Amino acid sequence: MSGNVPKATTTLDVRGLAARLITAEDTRTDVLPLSRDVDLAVDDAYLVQREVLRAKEERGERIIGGKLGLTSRAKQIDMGVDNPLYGFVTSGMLHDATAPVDLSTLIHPRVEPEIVFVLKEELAGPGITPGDVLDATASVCAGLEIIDSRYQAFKFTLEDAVSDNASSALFVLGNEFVEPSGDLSLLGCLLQVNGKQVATAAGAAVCGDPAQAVAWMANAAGRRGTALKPGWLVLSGGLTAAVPLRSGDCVSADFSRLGGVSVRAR
Ligand code: OOG
Ligand code: MG
Repeated sequence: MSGNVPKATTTLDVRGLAARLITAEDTRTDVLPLSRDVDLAVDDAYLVQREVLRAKEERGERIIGGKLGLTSRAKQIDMGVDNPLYGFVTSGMLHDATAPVDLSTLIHPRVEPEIVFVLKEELAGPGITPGDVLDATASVCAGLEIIDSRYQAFKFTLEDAVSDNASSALFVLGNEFVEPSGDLSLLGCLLQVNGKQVATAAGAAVCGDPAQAVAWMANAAGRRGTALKPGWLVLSGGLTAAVPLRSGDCVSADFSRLGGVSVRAR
């Protein structure tokens, strides 16, 4: 290629975009959506996400699983984005449910109940079905994800949210790990904040069946060359709209068959 070609105007600055999000997270300062000044395609956004995750790995965090986002209508309507997306969870995101979340480490956290899969076999898409997901699953458990967008007012496009690793921050798991027998779409979920019921849902809220949601990620990530690994956790997506996490709050989710999980904030 000729040395005269101006690279900066033709090449997406994946590292620079990722650096904006990493700095926002490190300094707990929200930023404008990347889409405000860059024309990002979904595939570009997944490259930015990979760079954000690479920075976490450089700091010693390990990828321990995947996470689905915007898999329920409740979440899509709440966020104004009509498509699911995926990201990855790291060792630094798994929070001990018995310890309160320190809100000073986050920007504007919200909490959402999720059904979490523990994989025993690899899922390498495309072509993965919900049946394949259940066959590859050791157990499922109750989870609460604490999401935290790096964007101002939690407002973003699909491409922005993909770049931001699907608003990942922390998550907690319940204590009961159950074999995935029966229909996970029928699992009931009750979400409470400080003992008050705020939302209810069934497993079917995510893609009609949480196993279908995991299959979607296996296939979408598979097309980009990434398989879901044995031992990984996969968060199948918020079943309800997320609720803000404020100082002193206790948010809990109770599931049929999976038991309960709760998180406190200070
Ligand atoms: C985007 C990602 C959401 C889920 O489960 O839907 C997510 C967001 O709502 O900030 O983790
Ligand atoms: Mg989530």
